Amino acid sequence: MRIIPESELIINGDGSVFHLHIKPEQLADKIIMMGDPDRVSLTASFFDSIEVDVQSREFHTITGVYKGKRITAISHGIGPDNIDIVLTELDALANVDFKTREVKKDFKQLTMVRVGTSGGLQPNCPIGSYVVAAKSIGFDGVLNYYEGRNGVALLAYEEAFKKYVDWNPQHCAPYFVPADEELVQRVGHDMIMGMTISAIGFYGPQGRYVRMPLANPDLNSKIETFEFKGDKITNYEMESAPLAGLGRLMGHKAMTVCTIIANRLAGESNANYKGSIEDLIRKVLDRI
Ligand code: R1P
Repeated sequence: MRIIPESELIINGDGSVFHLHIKPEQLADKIIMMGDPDRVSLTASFFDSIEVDVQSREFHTITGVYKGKRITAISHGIGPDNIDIVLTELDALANVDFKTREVKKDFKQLTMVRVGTSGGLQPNCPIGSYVVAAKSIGFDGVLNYYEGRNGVALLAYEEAFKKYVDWNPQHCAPYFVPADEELVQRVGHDMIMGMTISAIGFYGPQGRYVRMPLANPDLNSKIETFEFKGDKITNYEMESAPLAGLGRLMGHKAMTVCTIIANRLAGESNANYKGSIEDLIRKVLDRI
């Protein structure tokens, strides 16, 4: 059995995992994830009891009980690169013996739902709507670093997309991945089923022109008109693809649902989305 070297999986002196700073026994099997550490406190305000509350960098974790279910709420910060850290450490907390540094014999499956905010790209995704990332498109490249990437990716979508938008070879190779189908139906059955892009940045990488001109200024208009097997791209955010992809590779159930706070087509945004995110968090807590 392989012993994972200390350099590959760093365990802190108190027995907690390197970045998240939580210990294996502090993690629930049901996990609700969000970018903003303050949203974790908001989520935990709905819990009946709280067992652990730990903050380290942008990673805020609270484990507690909601209507009889033990749930961990955790923030992952902004960006797909953080998902590599969060998923790897959550999986290690569940499936690595921190004393022997060996992978445990019995696999423990985690259920992870990310609740995010997002910009809509289609007229049927207005501000205030809830869009499930039934499929995600990673513009970030994280999944491409893992063996087995092709086994979980929708390769025909990738080829069709690259051809249609004339993909810039200087960008990371895009990957298309489905979220966990059962989880998507359970949590998002009454929401918009979308195909969500995880961008590698907020401004240029999502086609926003503030002061610096873009390398591919017409990319968003091509993205908006791309269609394959009846699917159109619905929205932009920054984490759903590595979450769905790594979740699938690791054997966990994972998905993202976002409340739309901007419509890129109409050029509109709503910075006052607290009520809508709160309602979505409650729905996810009830359904996870
Ligand atoms: C950018 O403002 C952030 O908001 C969206 C994006 O994915 C990115 O993380 O999600 P969150 O609301 O979860 O942070």
